[in-house]
Parts: sequence; C-alpha cells; structure tokens
Amino acid sequence: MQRRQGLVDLVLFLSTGVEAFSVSILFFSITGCEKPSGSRLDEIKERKMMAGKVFLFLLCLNVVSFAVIASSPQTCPADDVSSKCGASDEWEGEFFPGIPKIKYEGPSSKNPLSYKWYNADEEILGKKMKDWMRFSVAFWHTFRGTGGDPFGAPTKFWPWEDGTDSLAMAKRRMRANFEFIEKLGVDLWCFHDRDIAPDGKTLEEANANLDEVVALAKELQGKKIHPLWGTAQLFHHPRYMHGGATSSEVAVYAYAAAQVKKAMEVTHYLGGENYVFWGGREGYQTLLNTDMGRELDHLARFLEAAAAYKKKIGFNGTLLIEPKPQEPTKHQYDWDAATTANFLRKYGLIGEFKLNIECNHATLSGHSCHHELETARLNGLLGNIDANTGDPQIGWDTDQFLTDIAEATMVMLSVVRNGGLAPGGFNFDAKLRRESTDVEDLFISHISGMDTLARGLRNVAKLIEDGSLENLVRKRYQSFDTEIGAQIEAGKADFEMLEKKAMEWGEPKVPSAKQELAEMIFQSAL
Ligand code: XUL
Ligand code: CO
Repeated sequence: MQRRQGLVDLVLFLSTGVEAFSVSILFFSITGCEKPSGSRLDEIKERKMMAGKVFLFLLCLNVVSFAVIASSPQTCPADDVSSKCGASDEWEGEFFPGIPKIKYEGPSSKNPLSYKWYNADEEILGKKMKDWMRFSVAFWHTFRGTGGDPFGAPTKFWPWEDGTDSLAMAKRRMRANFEFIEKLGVDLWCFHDRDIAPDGKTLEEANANLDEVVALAKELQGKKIHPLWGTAQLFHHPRYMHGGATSSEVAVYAYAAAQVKKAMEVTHYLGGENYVFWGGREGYQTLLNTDMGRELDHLARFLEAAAAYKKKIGFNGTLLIEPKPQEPTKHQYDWDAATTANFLRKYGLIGEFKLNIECNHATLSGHSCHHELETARLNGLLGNIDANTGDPQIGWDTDQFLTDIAEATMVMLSVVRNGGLAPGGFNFDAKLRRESTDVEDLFISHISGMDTLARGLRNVAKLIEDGSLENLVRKRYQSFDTEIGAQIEAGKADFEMLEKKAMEWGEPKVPSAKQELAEMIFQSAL
C-alpha cells in the first residue's frame, strides 16, 4: 500500500514537471520573437507537433495516475491525521518513525532506546528471561492515556490521534498498538472492551463496534502476539455508578453480565490467556444505604455465572480478580489479597479464580507489594501482576512505572518462588506522567520498567546462588526442626504435652531476628 502510493506520487511529480517543461517549449516556439523564414516555419511546426505529442502522452499519464489514486483506498499518514484522513482506516508510514526495534545492549549502554538488563532469550534460573517476565502492554494507558487529571486538560496529543472516538480512529490506534508491541519486542497486550472500540447507543451497537475492531486486532496480531488478558470496563459509564455486579438495579446487573459475556468471547477469540475482573465500582460509599451482605452475594453469583460461561464457550484462560481497596468507591469489596481469598473461599470459588496483584493497589491497602504477592502465592492464588508503583507522597493510584530496584527484587522473589506466573505475566498497568509528552517517552517508560524487573530477576538469582538469606531464615526456625517441632507442625501436640515441655525447658533463650543482617545480605545483591 505504502509503496504503491510512493510510486504514484513519483509518476505524478515527474509527469507534471515534464508537462510544465513541454508547455513552456510550446509557448516559446509559438511566441518566439524572431520572424521565421520558410524552413524555420517547418522546423517550428515540427517542434510544436513534438511538444504536443509529449504533452498529450504526459496528460494521459497524469489521468492514469489520478485514476489509480482514486481507485485505491484513501490513506492517512500515521504521523499527521489532519489532512488526508476521512473515514478511512488505511494508513501510510510508521506511527513511531525513527524508533528502531529495541535491542539488548547491556548495562554499559547509554542508549535510552535499548535494554540494559532485559535480554529476552538469556537463561536465568533455568528459564529464559522472557518466560519469567511475560511482559504485556496495557492498551488503556499506552493508547488511551491523555494526561488529563481531575485538575487539568489532556496534555498528550499523539500524532495519529484525530481527537475523535470513531471506529476509524479505533482501528488506526490498533495499528499503532501493534507497531509499538513489535518494536518493543513483546508478545502480549491487555485491553478493556471500551478502550479498544467505541461504545454504542445500544448494547448491540457497542458489540458490533467491538467485533469490527477485534477482527482487525486478530489480523494484526499474527501468530505470535495475543492478549495476556482482556476485561470489561464496568466503571466509566453512568449506568455503573452503583456498581455492575453489586448495583442495586437488576437491569444494571444484567447489562454488566452481557458486557462481561461479550468481553470474554472476544478475549477467547483473540487467544487471550486470562480474563480479569477489577471491581472498580463494586463497593460502597456508605453502609447507611447499602445492603452489604446482599451485594456480596450478588457479586458471587455474577462470578459463578462467569466461570460457567467460560466453560460453556471452551475458554481455558484463568479468571483473575484484581484487588484494590478504594478509588473510585470509598470501600471496594476486593480490598486486598486476603479479603479476596476469603471471599472466594466463602463462596466456593477458590478453584475457579486466581488473583491479579497490582503493586500500587497493594500500597493503597496499607501493604507492600511483596506482602500481597506472598499472601496470594501462599494461598495458591498468584496468577498475574499489574506491574506499577505508587508514589510515597501521593495517596492515590498514580500507576507509575516501577523503577525501584529493591522493590523489583522483592517482587521477583515471589515470582521465582511461585515458579513463574504463566499463563499470567506482567502487565504494565502504568502510565506516563502528565508532563511526559513525547512519543518516545512511551518506549522509554516501558524499557525502564522492563529493565527494572529484569534487574530484579538477576538479583534474585544472585541471592539464591549466595544462599545466605535462605540460610538465615532456615536457622531462624531451626528449633522447629526437632521432634517436638514436627509434632506441632503435624497438629499432634496438645496443650497438656506442651505445658509439660515448657516446664521441663524453663525460660526459653530467644535468639536475635537478625533483621539488619537480612537487609545487608539483600542489599548486597542489588
Ligand atoms: C484500575 C486498574 C485497572 C485494572 C483493569 O486501578 O488497575 O486498570 O487493571 O480494569
Ligand atoms: Co490494574
């Protein structure tokens, strides 16, 4: 498409130039100022004929070129949508010109558009880095993030955006998404239904819009790329102001179910490996007007129905719940990993769902990301990580790229102990700061986030190889590696027996916890 356009442009340019030239010859020969003699008159006639022929030939060439242009679909330059773009969904050129495919150059590289620590095919702890990490690009932040905040207007005006929410724009954006993913060198992406396609006046219209964009995404994905997960956006539209599955209105519950049904279908169609439920408005503002018990029962019924539908359509992806304590509601039901695990257990949903732990959500609930990951892991529920971080001074979900090496090392400790995340992975639920407005910032932020986690993995390998931290922990509990300790752990030590032992042993000698030593060992691996 692009080449054909270039050729037509060249022919047009050349023929128009030569046309102008021949017309000037014609003009000159007709209006020449010298008085012509007989043989000179014949010569002029001949020149006129020749010029006329050239002119006619070039005119034909022009007409053919115009016909080719008119018959080809209208194209739209990727880096400037203002001029040629109508309802066309075709494009020309690159969305990220000048950005090469990002390569590993090693820690000494000063090239911001290169990986310094993430070397996809390098083996660490018996697995390729790319298989430990399974990085994914979040469509909503990378392609729908505008930089707008509650106090200010959008700051990002990507060259391919035309300011509309049209289907043509959705398709162009999808093309930009896949160019981005390919240049970054990852295989996975995540989306909400309403980020990738415009909503409709009716559910039918919204579904039709989604189908159209999803068909293009399927074509652009090729064989290698597919969604890490998909999800339904049940928090933006006013109908969801009281929640989706926990709304007090039964018609909203039904609408939410229909939206999740469709989002699961398209995730399955695109080869998605997981499906996420983030209860953005599944919570309450005040208990004075809320029947919490009834809302939680409804949420469980909703999730049960989702698990049943997944089986019905033959979707083998993992269903994931993403805990978050609040924002937008004052209190969300999936507060943290422990609360969510308890909810799943109470309603008999443990085997059907795992958790998607987001680091910024962890800190909002008053925990560290490491705590949430370990809580999920120890319950057999660690399914996926939304890789981001908050700001220690700002009290909301800032969704920043994780660049703290110590934090990343702790995250990777959990991932390695979990044996990896597959079929889950790391989704960059992270956005550029409002003030970062260059197209290349999209790349720099992802590269930085990927390198930080890759560095975390390398540090975990060092810690495991060194073994001192593991030894320290083992030593700390060694008193339980005894006959009585084994009896306690097997649930065979009753209180009478323990009382006898306490009297026999007398006042226990309590050893140091060695916290500073543990921190020193940890730091030495960074
Ligand atoms: C919001 C959030 C969501 C979910 C998907 O805080 O994390 O983007 O990850 O709905
Ligand atoms: Co998230």
